[in-house]
Amino acid sequence: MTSLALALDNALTTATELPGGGHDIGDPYAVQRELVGLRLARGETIAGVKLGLTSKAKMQQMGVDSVIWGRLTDAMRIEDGGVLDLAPRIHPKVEPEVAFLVRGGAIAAVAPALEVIDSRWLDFKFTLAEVIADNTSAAGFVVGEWQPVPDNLDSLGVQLIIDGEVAETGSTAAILGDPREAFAEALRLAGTLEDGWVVLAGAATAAVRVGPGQTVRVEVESLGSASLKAS
Ligand code: OOG
Repeated sequence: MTSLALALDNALTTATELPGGGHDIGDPYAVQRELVGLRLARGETIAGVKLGLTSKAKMQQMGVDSVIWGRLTDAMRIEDGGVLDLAPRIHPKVEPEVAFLVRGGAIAAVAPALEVIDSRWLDFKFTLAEVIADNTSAAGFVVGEWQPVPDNLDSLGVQLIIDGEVAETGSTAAILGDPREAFAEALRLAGTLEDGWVVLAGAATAAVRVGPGQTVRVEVESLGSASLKAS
């Protein structure tokens, strides 16, 4: 077990930040595996995978041209309309996404989704290796109603709505040109996707900070909505 995996797990469980920007990390995905392994040792189970930096804007922001991936656990799942407990969080942000349901290693259904990201790195300042080691900031997710994949999944309008006001507007086109490409990347990167897993395709807009009492909703054209309440 690397000391970095232990330090990140401690940051996670105590909701404290670690200064980032200067860690020399040999194999960031190996650290991520150890970090998530500590969660599994506490009884959590893998619920799926998430892609990050799938939008051009996010890639440019990070100065990279490749996507990253992380692991979702059952403890991260918030039911649609459910509560995001802010007490164990550091500086959570929400992103509007779409989620895929896996069956037979392929896409079985799609749903509107919210991802909660909460970097364990101070002020969300990290290198690419650091954010990979930190399980790509994964902290929570909400999935709306599953439905068949529409042909125009690559061009659906997406809105992030906070307390009834539109905070961010985008399109599923922002997700690698087509969220189905994100699923293909997830399969390639994770190697295997199990039946019943959720694949979060990555943000369609910038992430927005969420605070106590706020209701957050994602609306995806033709797919519907999903929401959470922060408390
Ligand atoms: C990294 C995770 C970004 C996405 O959808 O691009 C991400 C971060 O910005 O903290 O999940």
